[in-house]
Amino acid sequence: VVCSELFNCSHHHLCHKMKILLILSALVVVSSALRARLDSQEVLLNRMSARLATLTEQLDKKTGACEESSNMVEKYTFDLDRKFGDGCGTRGFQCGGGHPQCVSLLAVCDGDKNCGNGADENVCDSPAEEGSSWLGHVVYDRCTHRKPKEIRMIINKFKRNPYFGSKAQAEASFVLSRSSAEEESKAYLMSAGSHCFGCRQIITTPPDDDALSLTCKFDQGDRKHCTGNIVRDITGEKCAEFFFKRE
Ligand SMILES: [Ca+2]
Repeated sequence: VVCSELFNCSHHHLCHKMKILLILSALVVVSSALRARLDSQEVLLNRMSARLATLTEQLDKKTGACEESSNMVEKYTFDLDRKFGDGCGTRGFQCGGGHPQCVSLLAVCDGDKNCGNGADENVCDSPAEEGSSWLGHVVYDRCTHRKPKEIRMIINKFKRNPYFGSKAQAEASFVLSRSSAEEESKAYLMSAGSHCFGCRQIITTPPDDDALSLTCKFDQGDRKHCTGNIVRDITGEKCAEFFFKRE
């Protein structure tokens, strides 16, 4: 009835044909709509995979660059050590003398002469004696939150280990002050640490909750000075320096 009304056809057979035509055209419309939709989805998918490919490529480049720069850091560290260091890296001790030789830091002060010239057993007397007091002045400071101008380091304990000669146990207290006049701006901190004979330095553990530790290296060729580095405990990056003089 609806069909007869729509197409104004009275003949039953004609109406049936019209019905089929109508259904077919409707199907064509639906399928082309579906096709169009699928096409647009495909375009979107293609676009997304292209984007993913670009991102992966960028990521690969960045990872590559990262590896490359870490290789370069290693190379520069090696070059620097060769030009300005003692050629033994961070884990070695340079025996010195006419025939340069590297021995492990662990072999320093262990009681056996490992260097041909015996130098590894001649550096076993630390200037950081128990009770000694050291005053450090800021050289630069990029990381401490207290921003002290002075750090006083007092060695409270210095104890040698009879079984492990290359390191001694050291305990230090620090007095941090922004200026020597302002008594109230002082901070007092305590730290445990060690003295590494082969590296000629005191290494303390972070006394505060900022994961910064202080090392003081006796690199001035005397027993009266040490170069104090504030180091980020996790990365080992130096971020402040204080120059210490024995009081
Ligand atoms: Ca030795």
